[in-house]
Amino acid sequence: IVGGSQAEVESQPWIAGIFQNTKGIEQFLCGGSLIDPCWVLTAAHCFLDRSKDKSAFKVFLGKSILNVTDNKEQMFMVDTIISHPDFTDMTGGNENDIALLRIRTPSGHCAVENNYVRTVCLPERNLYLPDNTQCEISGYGKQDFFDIYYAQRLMSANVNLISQRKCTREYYDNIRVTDNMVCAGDSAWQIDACKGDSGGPMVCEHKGRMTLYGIVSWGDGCAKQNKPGVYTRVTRYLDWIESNMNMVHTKSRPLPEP
Ligand code: 4AZ
Repeated sequence: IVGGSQAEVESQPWIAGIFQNTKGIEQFLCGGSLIDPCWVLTAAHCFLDRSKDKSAFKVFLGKSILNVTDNKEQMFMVDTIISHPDFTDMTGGNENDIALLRIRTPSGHCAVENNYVRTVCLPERNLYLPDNTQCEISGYGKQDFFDIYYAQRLMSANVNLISQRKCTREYYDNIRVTDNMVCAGDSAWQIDACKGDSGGPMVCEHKGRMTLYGIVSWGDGCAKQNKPGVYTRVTRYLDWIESNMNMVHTKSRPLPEP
């Protein structure tokens, strides 16, 4: 997060930190959001490396410090990765940048909710928040585009939703921002998501609930003038999310005896 401040994990209890094992080294990969005790919603572009199987990934919930494990954390293996089948990578415009991870502890359990770990609400089907609505982004990503290291602590910041029209016509050359995306930034171009925040949440308050409105997806640099952050528009994927969560449940549940 560029231009953010240190956040207590209690204020973002749905935040997930996804790590991958590369040649024996655990490396931070992406953020995510807990939408059900067994499911994390994240970005498909985090899982482009086809050489990695699901056993290479670990998911942490309740994490305050990136490289320090404490007793508030819960750690999980990934037993299913479902990337959107129509995800097009950066060369195809990053359309449908969404993925679901089913998580399990080594002993086979899902997340246990407490003050540090909690699910976030999904938006209502037709929720279309007005331009300039203030929303919140959070993550362990870089604090400047040119930084070498990720933030060592969980950071958060406020951004405002940007009109779809303005984002596509004025900021991103008419083609790249589709109806499946939503843009957000701040008026001084000082606040933005950055590398490592991908997959993480943009939450907006709606009817008194923190609602997952966007998934950190892409942008031209970080906190660059006239280049807002672009987020996967979660309302467009509610059917996909629901059907894929159900599919895995029914598949893994034994059929009742006739
Ligand atoms: C990235 O490289 C990335 N400013 C994530 C978010 C943004 C830019 C780049 C948005 O993962």
